[in-house]
Amino acid sequence: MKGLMEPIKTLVSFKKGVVYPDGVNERKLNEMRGMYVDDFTFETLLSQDNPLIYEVKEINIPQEKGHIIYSTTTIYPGKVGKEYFMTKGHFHLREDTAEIYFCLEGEGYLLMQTKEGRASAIHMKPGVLGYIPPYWGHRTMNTGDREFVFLALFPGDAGHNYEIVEKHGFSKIMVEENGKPVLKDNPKYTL
Ligand code: M6P
Ligand code: ZN
Repeated sequence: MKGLMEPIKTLVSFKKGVVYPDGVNERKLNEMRGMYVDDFTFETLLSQDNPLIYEVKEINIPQEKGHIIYSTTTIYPGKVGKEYFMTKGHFHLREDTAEIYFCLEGEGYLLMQTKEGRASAIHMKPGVLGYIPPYWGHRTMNTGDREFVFLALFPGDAGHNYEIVEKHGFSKIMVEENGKPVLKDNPKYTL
């Protein structure tokens, strides 16, 4: 670590996440091409509108070993076809680093998977903390009808690796069937 950093205080609203973020990283539908199973519905939606899918409210913490980076993510309610709005998902560049997701508002799932394609999901609602062990890729989806908000904490030197997800996808998808979220095999998944 370089030098001594001064302690900081962050206000977090349960409903809205970080109150005064240093930065907001928005992901709209057009940045999610190829991620959803139904490409036709994706393109149809995109030709009408480019909705905000989720936003990450960030605090500037050095991206270095020893620090803990934290942010809140808000995923808006909605679906592409039957598939719920979700984050892009990633592995860590430093694969031996873990992460914590703590749900503040709404409802959703934390989907994790290994590089070999083994999947595991945790149902998230306020008060549920999901622990993502080292080596597991992670993606979240909003299965409720209002905003799904969670706090994330991870090591400063973890980094983001989106390549694996962009190339292979996740082995499972979360779709609505008879009004309920169901985890299914992703027909697009390639190992
Ligand atoms: C959480 C953390 C962030 C991540 C964000 C959105 O807040 O895991 O590191 O950036 O979710 O997920 P993604 O980067 O996969 O779009
Ligand atoms: Zn992560």
